[in-house]
Amino acid sequence: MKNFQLLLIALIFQFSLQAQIDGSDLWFSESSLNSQNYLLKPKSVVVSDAEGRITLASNELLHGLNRLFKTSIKTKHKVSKESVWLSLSVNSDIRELIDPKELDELGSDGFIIKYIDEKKSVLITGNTEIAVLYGVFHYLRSLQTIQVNKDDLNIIEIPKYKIRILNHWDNLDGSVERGYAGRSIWRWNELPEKISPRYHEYAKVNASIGINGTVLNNVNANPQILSTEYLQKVNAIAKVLRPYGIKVYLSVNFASPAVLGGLENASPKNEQVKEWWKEKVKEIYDLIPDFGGFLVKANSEGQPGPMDYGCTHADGANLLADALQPYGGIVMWRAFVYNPKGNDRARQAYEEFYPLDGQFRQNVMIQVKNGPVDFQPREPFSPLFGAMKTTQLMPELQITQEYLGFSDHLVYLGTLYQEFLQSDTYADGEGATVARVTEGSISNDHLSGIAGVANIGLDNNWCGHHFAQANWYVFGRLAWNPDLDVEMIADEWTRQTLTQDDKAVDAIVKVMMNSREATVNYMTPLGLHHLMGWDHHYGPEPWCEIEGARPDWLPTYYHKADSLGIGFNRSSSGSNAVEQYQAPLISMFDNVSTCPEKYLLWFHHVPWNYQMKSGLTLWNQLCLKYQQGVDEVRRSQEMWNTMEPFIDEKRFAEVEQKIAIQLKEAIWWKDACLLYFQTFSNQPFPKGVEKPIYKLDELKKQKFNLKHHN
Ligand code: GCW
Repeated sequence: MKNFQLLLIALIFQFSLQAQIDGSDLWFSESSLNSQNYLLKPKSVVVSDAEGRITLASNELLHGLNRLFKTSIKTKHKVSKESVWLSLSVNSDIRELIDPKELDELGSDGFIIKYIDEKKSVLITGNTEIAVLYGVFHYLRSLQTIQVNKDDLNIIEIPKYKIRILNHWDNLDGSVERGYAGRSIWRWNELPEKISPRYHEYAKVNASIGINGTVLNNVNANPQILSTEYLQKVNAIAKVLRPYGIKVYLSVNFASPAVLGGLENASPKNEQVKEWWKEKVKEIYDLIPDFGGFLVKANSEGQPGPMDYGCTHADGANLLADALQPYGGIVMWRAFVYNPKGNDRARQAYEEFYPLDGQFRQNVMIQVKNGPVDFQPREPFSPLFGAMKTTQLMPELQITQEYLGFSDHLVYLGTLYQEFLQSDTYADGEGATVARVTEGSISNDHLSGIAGVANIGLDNNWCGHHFAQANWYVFGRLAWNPDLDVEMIADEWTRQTLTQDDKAVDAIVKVMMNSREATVNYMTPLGLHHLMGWDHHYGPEPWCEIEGARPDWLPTYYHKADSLGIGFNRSSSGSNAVEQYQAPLISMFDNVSTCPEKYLLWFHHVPWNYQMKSGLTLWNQLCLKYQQGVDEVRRSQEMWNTMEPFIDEKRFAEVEQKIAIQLKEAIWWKDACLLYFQTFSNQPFPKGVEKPIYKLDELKKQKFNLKHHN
């Protein structure tokens, strides 16, 4: 009987462990330590703060330590040996131990983690509660990841971007535009009364990677978000996020004064409109004193904006900025605009925004997508980053995989983000990378920020694909410091999320690091872009022609394949989009022989028999690139199959299934694109390219059903 009971207990325990590991804990799920890296096995946590200001940080620390060391450490108030000591920097003890100048430089979010020999303890300090909290999360992360010796433990971390923000494209009806992880986490119909536990978890995991702001609703904004009823709901969320240092922002519809306020129009010239915004902003700050500000998509894809009234983006942004300024709020005005009548969509954001440089208020940032078109698997950086010198620009990255296989494909976006952030704009001579021009270290701007379009939903694992969590994670880490090595970040994420086994970590990280290039190769190699179905943005439809659709939504507009060759001529003999870059990039991109091959068909229409650097013809190279993409997915499948001993059952199986989908679809992309382009090149596939398994006419007939993918 006794044995039976024990067996039952063991089974229940086993079951509850199994049930826990489903990805819902994100990067808090792997609870073992890096074996070589016991920074200190603390006996206690010491909190020097009688006023309880760092209670949250100490609770997170205790919780984290007890989870990792599987003990139950307690809090003390007097520093004793072998403890982790938390203190705000105002504490006089700290001022004796650390140079006050160093403390000043930390600003509001920076922190220090230092081994204090005489106390045989690790000190975590900063100027604010949030800074101490960031320090706690960094320390916990270090226990599982980096290998440091406690004797030279002296970490000083100051974030580069001031605003590190997620943009949710979540609608008030609970749907998520371009969301592939279930419905919105914001349950508007239950708010403000009911607070979902997810809000709290969301706050914590975001704080753990340094994110300090969130825009709750879609940029295609419903004016209702500014109604008093919804502001109460927003306030309820803000209360949960506040202790973790996360400010709430809203996307606003420019026509709100008319649609919601009943005014005759929403013109920036209308005094009543100015008054309406002032009143609305006051109402918001009365409720939410630390409200962050507005994000605006105006005069883009049918959204209203100042140009409806003969005004400019600057007039529109300044109207809102003036209302927010007294409270310290900001405007993030998006530069994602394009005009169906233009001859090259890639030129248009620059054409509308560059002439306005210098006309925006101090509390306005222009939020610019990384590339000039739209979150493609690969684009050169948007030329606005090198051009607008007196306006604060804020990069917008996409975390949700709108054009990269949704949450079905394993694509680590760290390498995409890094390629973009480290691109040299030459705005200020050599070395003016996108990161440096936007983080404020060149121009010393008072504001700086970076936004990521969230990939979060109600799915158990938050992001649809377990590996998509890594994209949320890497966005946060790079927003803190865009110069961090993304391979190291992949390693960190894997150790905290999946396994501590060194060999397994190496194999997984290798696959992650190659995954984005693989996706570029099986979808859009050599600078191709926008080959997917025009509305769902999922599978390949390079042939897509839709009557009545905007030409600049259709793949044929972008690839321009014909019997002579393929690619969009943006050189000086074409749309001349190259002129929007700074020297020496203009001539480098303009000249087909100096243009980097990864951007070749972005900037040039190139003959099928053009000789590439490899000596192959363009056609053969293109075919082999598609094949390489498929081969790489196969390699990732082989790698994952060896991971079973290291990964819990559920996540192992779920990733296994997703990779099988990815492989099938990589082949689908390769076959569809190559069979279709072959009708122009009229050449056979070179040796090394697998025989297609699909037929072009069947692929063309197939109707893609987006519903299966949400
Ligand atoms: O990438 C496109 C998307 C739209 C999106 C738009 C934008 C929110 O297809 O769904 O709308 O960009 O960024 O505004």
